[in-house]
Amino acid sequence: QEYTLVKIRILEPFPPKLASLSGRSVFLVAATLRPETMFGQTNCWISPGIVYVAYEACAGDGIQHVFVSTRRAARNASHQGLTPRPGEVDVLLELCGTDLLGAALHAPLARYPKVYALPMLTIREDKGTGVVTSVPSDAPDDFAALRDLKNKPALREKFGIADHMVVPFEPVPIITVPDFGNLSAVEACDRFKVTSQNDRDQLSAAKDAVYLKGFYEGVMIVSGYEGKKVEDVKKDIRQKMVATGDAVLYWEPERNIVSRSG
Ligand code: ZZB
Repeated sequence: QEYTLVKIRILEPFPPKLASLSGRSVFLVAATLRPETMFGQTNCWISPGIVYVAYEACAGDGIQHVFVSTRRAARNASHQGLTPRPGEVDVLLELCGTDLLGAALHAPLARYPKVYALPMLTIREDKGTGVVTSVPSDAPDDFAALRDLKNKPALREKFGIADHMVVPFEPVPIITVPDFGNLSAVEACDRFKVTSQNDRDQLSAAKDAVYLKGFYEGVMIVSGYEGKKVEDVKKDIRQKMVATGDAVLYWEPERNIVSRSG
């Protein structure tokens, strides 16, 4: 499976646990199959229960950065030329998800200039990087989790998330999907009666309903790409992000493809 790793920059001042990295370019790297949806990012999801590592990375352009992902993903990345020495991961810091929550971020292509690292409880540790970028307009899981945080002050409090990190962020219309409109994930969550991010069966049905339809029948409404079909611009947008240094390519080994569908 070929993912796009989107480089989401952590803004200074860094969270206390990352203070030793101050002055460096540090990125949460989110694995996505939908690079054309990056215009709709509203936040980045981190699991409070997952352990992450910050490690030395080189993103093709020779410039040395720090990436943050699960250790498993860091190891995979090290075999794909994304660390200075092939197969080796120089771990700078080990972090709990909670150390990253509330961090201010810059997400490439996003309409919101500043977004935040927020908690998602359903992130899988064995898939991608454990960092998930949030596109609530087109991903039902993201819409459900963002709505949970908006509707439940107690949930925000539990994870030390301030109101201004959540309240101003609304799904951004970026793609129109026949029969689902401009905010396909919102419509799908409504149709499949998703009440929270824990409604796994409803969410799975909602995701199935919009995933393929969004890919094959979705039409961009983002300025610059208006009227173009998703399947015709996906590669182009990915290549542009790679060229500008906003993303790198990342493959997931075979084993995970099996567990993904199983
Ligand atoms: C942005 C995005 C926009 C995504 C969208 C989806 C959608 P799949 O096909 O099941 O493999 N993701 C990535 N890693 C994880 C993880 N560790 N745990 C939970 N979710 C993860 O799903 C791949 C998608 O699942 C990725 O693409 C990522 O979210 C999320 F409009 O990135 B996506 C209808 C889906 N739409």
